[in-house]
Amino acid sequence: MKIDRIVLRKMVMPLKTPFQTSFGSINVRTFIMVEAHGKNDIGYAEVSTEAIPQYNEECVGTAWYVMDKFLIPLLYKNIETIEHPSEVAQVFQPVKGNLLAKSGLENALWDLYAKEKGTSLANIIGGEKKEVDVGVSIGIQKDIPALISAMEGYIAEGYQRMKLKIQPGWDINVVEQVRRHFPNTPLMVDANSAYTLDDMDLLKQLDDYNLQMIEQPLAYNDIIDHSILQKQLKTPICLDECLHSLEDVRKAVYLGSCQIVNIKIGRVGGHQEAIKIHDYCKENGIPVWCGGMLEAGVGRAHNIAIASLSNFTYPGDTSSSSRYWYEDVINPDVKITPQGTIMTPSGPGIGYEVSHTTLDRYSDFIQTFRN
Ligand code: OSB
Ligand code: MG
Repeated sequence: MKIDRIVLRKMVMPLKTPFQTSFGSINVRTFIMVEAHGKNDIGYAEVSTEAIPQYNEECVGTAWYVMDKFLIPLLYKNIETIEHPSEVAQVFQPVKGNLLAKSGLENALWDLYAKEKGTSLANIIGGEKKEVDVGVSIGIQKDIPALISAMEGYIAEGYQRMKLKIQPGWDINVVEQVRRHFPNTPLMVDANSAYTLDDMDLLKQLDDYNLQMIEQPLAYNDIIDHSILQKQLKTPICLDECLHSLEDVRKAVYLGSCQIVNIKIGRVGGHQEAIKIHDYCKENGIPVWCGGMLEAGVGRAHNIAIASLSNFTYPGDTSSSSRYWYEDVINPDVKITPQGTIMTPSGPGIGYEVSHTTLDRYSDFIQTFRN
């Protein structure tokens, strides 16, 4: 492949409403936009970090540093011999971890490659679905009436399942009242690592509410205790934070630590690893779905492409642009259909036009790396 330059932008975009999880609340999204400039096309991707390393170990500062000092130099050193974006992960292999940073560069090359071939990203990575099923992830609210009214709005828009963020003090009581209000709505919870095995009795009570799954109840880096917990629960556990690679997934499945896998392209280092996890889970009868990291439109478009692979069985977290942003960086916006799906774009690459006017408006800092 040929790259003339890579442009990194530190993006600062205000969210319409604050998003609160067990690890913190954010009202301004801080992340990195990657542009890979080829001969005639630009590949785009997001590094879904935050300003603070609170979801996992990476943040905007570390990702920027690792791209600047190590990943971009490695890419430039090897770019002439890279024929396909599936080879990028191998080129980054000398750098341990830093998967969100790696995924930003790798995914920008996938977009660029697809554009140069004149075909959609979904098509290049083996997507088959014309539309993908989506739900919505709802942060911790000020009280239960506020949550119920937010849910009514999302159900009216067509979202196919509701994911409630939970934490100690905002869990059983909330799920119970929500279930009373919405007896049949597909429902799941995500604890973002807020519990330990000391909470076993409480977590077992969640079995009474017909939840699709419980996402990442225990520590972000633990698959042993999740295996102990899963044996005590009827509800499937889905792992998010714990899984960074196909190897992690294989071990979690072997131990019985989860029955469902959340695939986030960034958390696993890029499309290549995401595809490998998808294929492994498909062969082994493990359903997967596509998680989200409050992405802007570019990241959202990458999520839609990966979610179009056949074993993405449960609705994903990729909601409409309008749920998050006053103004998204792509045209048109991502928009759900009344049936709660998003159409897989068929245009070249990510299939959405990126607005540089909007990018510039939300760019806090821009740096160009010439080859
Ligand atoms: O755990 O899935 C998560 C957002 C930021 C970090 C972690 C998570 C989330 C979400 C929101 O749940 C998903 C989205 O709407 O993009
Ligand atoms: Mg999660």
